[in-house]
Amino acid sequence: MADMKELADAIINGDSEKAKALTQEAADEGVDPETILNDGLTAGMGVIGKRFKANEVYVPEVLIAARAMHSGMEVLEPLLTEAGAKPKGVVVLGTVKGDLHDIGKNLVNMMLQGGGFKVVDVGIDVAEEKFVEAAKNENADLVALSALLTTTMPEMKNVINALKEAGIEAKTIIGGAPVTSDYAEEIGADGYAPDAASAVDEAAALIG
Ligand code: B1M
Repeated sequence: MADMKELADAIINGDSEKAKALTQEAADEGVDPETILNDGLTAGMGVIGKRFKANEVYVPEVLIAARAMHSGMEVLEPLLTEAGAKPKGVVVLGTVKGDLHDIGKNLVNMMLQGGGFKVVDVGIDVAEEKFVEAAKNENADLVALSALLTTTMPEMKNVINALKEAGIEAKTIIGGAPVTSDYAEEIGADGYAPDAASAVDEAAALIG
């Protein structure tokens, strides 16, 4: 009998093979795909997120857990689509123009996916026009901007202004090592997160 706690533990332990096998077992037994997602895969990533925030685990553990989550998602995604399950929201995520740093952004991506969001990753060195286009095309609920350089932080303001000018109603969230909540307020971002796990909480709060 499929055990969601065991599946969550497989994610926490970064055991990709077990995560995939348990997801398949649960699906074969007819467990609702959303239950597998919420009580198994996402629950496991949630624990990793909390531990990461508390500095109890570090980047490698998060990456390994995310890999296990992806193994489970390979099995689950077609079933979720079939069942018409809706993600919590659509997030367009990228590192702003002039900035090539993507390790933090990728962690934010994994955590958001782990938290049940659909993430459209537009990459690094992304110009404001591309954020606007992606937000429009994807009907985004949230545009998430990452910057690691003090010199590229002002690009975040340009993106936020461009979204407003294009009449896009998606909320915005910013983050990255040099970014602060004061800066978010200063440039009119709707939210700020200091780390990838907090980005999930903030995204949920913003999209409501
Ligand atoms: Co760069 N680099 N780098 N670099 N690099 C820094 C950021 C720097 C602090 C190093 C230093 O001087 N001490 C410094 C910036 C100084 C400043 O502006 N204040 C710096 C510099 C100067 C540069 C270059 C200019 C160097 C040069 O060429 N002279 C150059 C710029 C290139 C460019 O972008 N145009 C450059 C290049 C590079 C590499 C390509 C070599 C490489 C990037 C590889 C890659 O990303 N694929 C690199 C790296 C690796 C770093 C350091 C060492 C590590 C960054 C990292 O990945 N951290 C960094 C020094 C450091 O931080 N110790 C440094 C791990 C990652 C998990 O953390 O990205 O902070 P972080 O993400 C966190 C949070 O910030 C948050 O969540 C993540 C996980 O918790 N977060 C968000 C991030 N985005 C978020 C978005 C959110 C919410 C939270 O919502 C949307």
